[in-house]
Amino acid sequence: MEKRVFSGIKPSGNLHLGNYIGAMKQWVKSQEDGFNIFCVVDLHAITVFQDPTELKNNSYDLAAMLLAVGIDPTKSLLFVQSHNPDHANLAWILNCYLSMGQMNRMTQYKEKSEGKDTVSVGLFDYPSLMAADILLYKTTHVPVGEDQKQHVELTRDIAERINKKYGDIFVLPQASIPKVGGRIMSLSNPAKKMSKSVDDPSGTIGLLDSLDDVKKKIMSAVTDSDNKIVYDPENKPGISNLLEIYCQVSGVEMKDAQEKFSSISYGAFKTEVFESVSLFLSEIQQKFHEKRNINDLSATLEDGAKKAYAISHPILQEMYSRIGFI
Ligand code: ATP
Ligand code: LTN
Repeated sequence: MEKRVFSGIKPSGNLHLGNYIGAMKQWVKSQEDGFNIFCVVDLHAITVFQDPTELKNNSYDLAAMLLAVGIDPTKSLLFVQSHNPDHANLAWILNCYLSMGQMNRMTQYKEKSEGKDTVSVGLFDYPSLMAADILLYKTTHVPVGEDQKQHVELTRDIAERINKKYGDIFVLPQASIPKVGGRIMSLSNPAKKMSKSVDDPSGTIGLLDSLDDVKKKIMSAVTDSDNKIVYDPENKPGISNLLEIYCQVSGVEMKDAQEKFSSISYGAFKTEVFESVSLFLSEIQQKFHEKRNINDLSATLEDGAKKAYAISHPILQEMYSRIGFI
C-alpha cells in the first residue's frame, strides 16, 4: 500500500519550537515519499475559546509558516479543516461508536480540563474529530509529537471496530513519532511540554518571537546545579531539553554535541544554543514574511481543500451507505 500521511496543527496561538521539531520538521521530511496531506485544524482549535480575529490571523500565520519551513503545495495537500465538511460529518458518526469510558481515558483531555470552571463537550470529543481527520484519507502514517500517540491508538481502535461491523472500509494508521524531539519541554518548567496555550510564555520559544526575547528565555532556562552537560532526560531534564533543541536546529548529532560541550559552563552552553536557534529563526522568519500574503494563501488553501474533498467524500459516502443511510 502506498504510504499516505495525514497530520494537523491547531491555529490556536503562537507556533513554537516544539511544534516545529515534533511535527513540522517531520512533515517536511515526509514529503520525500508517499502522498502527504497537511491540515490547519481550526475545528479542533475552537474546543477552547478562540478570539475570532486572532483565530483568523493564526490560521493564515500557520499556513504561511508551513510554507516557510518547506511544505510544498505542489507535492502535498495543504488545507483548512473547516473548508471540508466531511471531517465534522464523519466525526459525528464515530461519536456513535466510541464509548464514554474510552474517551475518559484520554490524557490530553484530563490535562486540558484540569482546573477549568467550564469545559466544552468539544474538548472531550476532540479525539473523535481527530480520528475522522485521519480515517477520511485512508492514512497509513500520522507524524505527530509524543503527546498525540494515544489519540492515534484510539483512531486505530475505532477503525478496527467499524471494519469488523461493516466490512473493511478504513485503513489502520500508525503514529510516526520522532526518536529525538518528540517532546520538547518548557524552558521554565522542564517537567511540562512546551505549549502554545500557557499563561507563562517564558518557557516557550515562539517561531515568530524577537531574537531578544528568545535570548532572554534561553539564558534564563531552568537547569540544575551540577554543571555537567550530558543528555539524561530523567535526572537532568533542563539541560537535556536544551541539548535536544540544539541538535534539532543545528543538525549536530547528540553524541557530538555532548562531546563539544563537555568542558564548558552552562552560561557558555546556553549562548551556543541561542546562536543556533537564532540562526534558524531568522531564516524562517524571513521566509514567513514572504509567504504571508492573504490572496496567495487563500488560493493555495482553496485548491488544497478541493483536492482533499475529492479524496474524502467517496470514503464518507461509502460509510453512509454501509451504515444504511438512504
Ligand atoms: P496547545 O498548547 O494549544 O495544545 P500545542 O502546542 O500542543 O498546542 P498542537 O497544535 O496541539 O500544539 O500540536 C501540533 C503538533 O506539534 C502535534 O503533532 C504535537 O504533537 C506537536 N507538539 C506540540 N507540542 C510539542 C512539544 N512540546 N514537543 C514536540 N512536539 C510537540
Ligand atoms: N490533535 C493534534 C492535532 C490534530 C492532528 C489531527 C494530528 C488534529 N487532527 C490529525 C494528526 C492527525 C494535536 O493536538 N496536536
